[in-house]
Amino acid sequence: MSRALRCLLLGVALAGGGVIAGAAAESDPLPLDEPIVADLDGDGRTEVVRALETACYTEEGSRKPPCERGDLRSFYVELVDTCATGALALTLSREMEFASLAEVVDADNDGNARELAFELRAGATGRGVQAKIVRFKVDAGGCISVQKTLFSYPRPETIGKRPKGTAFATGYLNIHDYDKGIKGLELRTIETYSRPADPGCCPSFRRATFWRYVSATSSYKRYRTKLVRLPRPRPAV
Ligand SMILES: [Ca+2]
Ligand SMILES: [Ca+2]
Ligand SMILES: [Ca+2]
Repeated sequence: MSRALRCLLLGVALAGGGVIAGAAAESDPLPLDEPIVADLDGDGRTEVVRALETACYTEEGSRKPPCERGDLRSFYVELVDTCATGALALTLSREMEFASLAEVVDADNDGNARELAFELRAGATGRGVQAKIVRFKVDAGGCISVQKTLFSYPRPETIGKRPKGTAFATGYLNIHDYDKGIKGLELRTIETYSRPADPGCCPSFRRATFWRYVSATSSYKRYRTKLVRLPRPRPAV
């Protein structure tokens, strides 16, 4: 079951145009399979971003971590800093099951790639989603702390207007230089909306939205969005 689910989740990530496109082989590493080591607060010392595993799920059932490569697992995203007062661990996410994006980027366009972007998924079909872009600072005690969450998804202010009679189904976040005419990286969110009668495979609408960083407010502003109606699946014969 774990293999099938991992493949399914890979498919979900690919459907969202995730950064692992082209890396669909089961043996390929996924985001947060290995910790990320980077200086996120700019103090000259590195911190570690890792998946803090809470349970592993195999064909025989669940067991305690550490999980083996290929196991389905549940985890939090944790940031560990070995600072002056000892090791500090910050929890940056909810408990989720799969990372489809985790990278250190220059999200605030200041010339330093020190922001953490991640997208996590959960649920049997990978529809549960939590994505963030986080900027850090050094606190008074010399340890890392969150300076600001620059983008959080899905939130009322980051999901698009739902077509009448539909509910938000799921969404995906990517960060990339989508628009060469805008300095730095942009965000793209893709989300789908379902009517109550839609089969699980096939939502009725899809929206793509692009976001640019605005330094004056240290936040992202929506600059383009497009909603399309998706074709109905053909009934089986
Ligand atoms: Ca540091
Ligand atoms: Ca930066
Ligand atoms: Ca750009």
